[in-house]
Amino acid sequence: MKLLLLLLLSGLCSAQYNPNYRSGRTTMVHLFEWRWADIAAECERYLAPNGFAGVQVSPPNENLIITSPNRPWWERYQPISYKICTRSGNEQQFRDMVTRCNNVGVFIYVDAVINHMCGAGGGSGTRSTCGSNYNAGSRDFPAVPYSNLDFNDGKCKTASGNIENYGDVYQVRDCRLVSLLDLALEKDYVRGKIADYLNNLISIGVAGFRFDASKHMWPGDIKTIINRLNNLNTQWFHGGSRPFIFQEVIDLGGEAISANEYYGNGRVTEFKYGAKLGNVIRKWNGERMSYLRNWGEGWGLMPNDRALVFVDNHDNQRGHGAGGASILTFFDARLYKMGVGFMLAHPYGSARVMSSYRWTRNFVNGQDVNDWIGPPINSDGSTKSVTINADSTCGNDWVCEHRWRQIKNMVIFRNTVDGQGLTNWWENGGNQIAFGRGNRGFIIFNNESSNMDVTLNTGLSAGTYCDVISGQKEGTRCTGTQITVSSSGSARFTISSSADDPFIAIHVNAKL
Ligand code: QV4
Ligand code: CA
Repeated sequence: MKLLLLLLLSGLCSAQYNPNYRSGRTTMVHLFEWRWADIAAECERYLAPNGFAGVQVSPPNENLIITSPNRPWWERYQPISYKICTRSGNEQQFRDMVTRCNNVGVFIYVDAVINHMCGAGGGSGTRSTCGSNYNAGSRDFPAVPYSNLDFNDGKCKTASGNIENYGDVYQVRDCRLVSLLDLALEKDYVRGKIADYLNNLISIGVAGFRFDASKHMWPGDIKTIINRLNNLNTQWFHGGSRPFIFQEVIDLGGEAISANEYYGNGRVTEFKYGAKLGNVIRKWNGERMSYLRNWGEGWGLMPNDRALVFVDNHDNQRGHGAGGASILTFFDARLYKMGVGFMLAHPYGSARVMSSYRWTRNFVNGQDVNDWIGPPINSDGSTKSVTINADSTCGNDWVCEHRWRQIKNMVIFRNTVDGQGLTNWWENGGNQIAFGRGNRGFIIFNNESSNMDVTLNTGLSAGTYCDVISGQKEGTRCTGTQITVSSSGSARFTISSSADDPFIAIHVNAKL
């Protein structure tokens, strides 16, 4: 009885840190700007069969329509109401997606924009994705409803009403982020409206939330909102399951607000991860892969059980929020695959894979002036659907990094080695490294300009394994390089510095 109580309590305490994934699955993918109908199809035809655990979806609530520039992706971060009604689809389509994805064990995580409504200069009228009336000037959002009493205008002390100094925690939390109307989250009424919105999503079947702009909300306010959330829908989740929470806090160090203030509420986005890993893979600042030996907390990253990790996100892949030059993206495909491969092989953190659309970059004075470009659209402004080519890549300018063989196979690798520690670390002192995950999998990188030929202890049982980077196991054959592990567990690896992908990964589910 005592033990049961203890288990129950520890379960409750750790609950919001747990993504609620189906067992054997480990990784979510952000299907940035995808339509609900396309996500539903992707869950059934691709994500479930390939072991993806979940999908982060773009904000589902009604937003301001912005036509100058023409329908930027970031209009979705300017809420008008909590009606489920955007370019991704309406409420019925959202419900259909959640049901179909949940039914195949791929869970949905909603990007919740709850710190603010639209920009102060958003005007008035019905130029919103569901046609709801609003007046940004008078702070009137009747479709929620919010009025001028529900914003922080009185509390913010800067002359402009906007955040002017990130060194002042009061400004960062009580003033407007780039003029976005800042909600008074200490008000019970406002908390109630937000909780109602999130509980509606929970009742539809979502499994958790990304809290957008969490740095701009007081951790205590977030906590009270989390406490008002219902347990997950028991049609798909065990009774008592709590929504998974991950808070967007950009903490690269040196700011007044740090990520650790948010650990009590849930996980936190670890932005140092992609910034530092990008430097290592690019070999900038004297970094080398050998230094990854103590990657994770040893590098000053947040505790493993608090970290939500990613190589790039929808902001920093285009120079927004913490977008430094070191961030690896699909534009640097060869390095990117190594970065994502490393992330998925390494045990640290809860991993998220990015899935993007293509746009043409145009750098003016080092700034991409096309950083606003929204998803591929039809002439009426509606989002184009994701078409699938014969070779399983995506059409209509959707990049679909999650369908790249190397990335998809590393998601399967992560699932296969789940629960195993990091073992058999090897390095050459430079940019050649290798490590295993117990007796389940092994990965080796050659990020040098010279060829590699080494024999290493893998920890795997004897046999022939199929490299899941250069190819994969299909039925009984291997379409890529074969690796022979001896009875002592050692294997010879040769990787040319000019290989398409200079890394090899093998695991027990790709044994021939
Ligand atoms: C501009 C000026 C303001 C000015 C205002 C006057 O910059 O100084 O006061 O006009 O009208 C868009 C425009 C931005 C504009 C603003 C208001 O880009 O130039 O202000 O709208 O009209 C996304 C984009 C933003 C975009 C915003 C709202 O990145 O460019 O702003 O959506 O449409 C910090 C935060 C972090 C944040 C990151 C980007 O700590 O929380 O910046 N990241 C999240 C999301 C991000 C989103 C928001 C937060 C806001 O991941 O995508 O911003 O919801 O680091
Ligand atoms: Ca705020």
